[in-house]
Amino acid sequence: MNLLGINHIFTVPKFARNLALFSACAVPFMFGSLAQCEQFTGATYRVEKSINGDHLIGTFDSQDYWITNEDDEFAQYSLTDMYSLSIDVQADFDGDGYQDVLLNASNGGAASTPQFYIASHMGGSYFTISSAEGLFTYGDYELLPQPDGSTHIKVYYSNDGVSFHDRVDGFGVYSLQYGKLKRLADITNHARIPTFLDITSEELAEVGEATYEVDLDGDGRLDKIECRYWERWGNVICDFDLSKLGRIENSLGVDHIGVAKTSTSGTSDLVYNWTKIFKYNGNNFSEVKK
Ligand SMILES: [Ca+2]
Ligand SMILES: [Ca+2]
Repeated sequence: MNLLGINHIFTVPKFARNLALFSACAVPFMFGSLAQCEQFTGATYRVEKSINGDHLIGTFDSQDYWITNEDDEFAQYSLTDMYSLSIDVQADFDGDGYQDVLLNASNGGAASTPQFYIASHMGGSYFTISSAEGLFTYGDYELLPQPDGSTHIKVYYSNDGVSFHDRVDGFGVYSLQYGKLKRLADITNHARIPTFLDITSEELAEVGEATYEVDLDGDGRLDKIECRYWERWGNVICDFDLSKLGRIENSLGVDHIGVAKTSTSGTSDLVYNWTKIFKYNGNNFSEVKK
């Protein structure tokens, strides 16, 4: 049993491996840098650009490995011929001592939804890559460190497209287990900002165009909300013709527009996609970020 060489760390039993890791990490530990130490003992990842698309390369023990996903049933894309791969974070997600990588793939087009993947190192020359349901999304992610040393990944859903009218503002929580991403939670958002009028892409898909009358600018005279269906994305877009404030044109396509029960300086606030609040800013309605 060789506890001294880095090359042998992953071939010895766990208690000895920890000892070896400790000795290999002793110097960086003294300077308070655990991250340096983990990188030093684990695989590292990079994206290599080529004319046929990007390749994910994992390097361990000075050897490069091209990591692909031919057998992953959830993969929307074959990583052998992707146009666009980007590394989000390199970390040991399952806490097994081997460094893994969270990455994002898309086929490069403007309308191409990206998908999250994790490539995990299983020791030596073994790498595996996996995705899961719900990871085909424009949404962002957060890392959720767990008490056992593993890290879960929270990914916000977001999807849109032809005949897609439902809410998509939930999220999934995923853990890496033996090289496979498992969805631990699949959360639908049931919260919505209170409204007294609602317009949805679903109803506009039926009629194509519709005008709604309501007093938005608070002068006691009815204003017009002029809406049309945007088939390319399955969305509704509305312009506003206000008796006091004038015409406000708008190019934001959404699945839901509501007139909120709140107002700002006498003008009603708007709700987009159930939970985004837009307030009149003197020129138009703009989103108030939370
Ligand atoms: Ca790992
Ligand atoms: Ca009015």
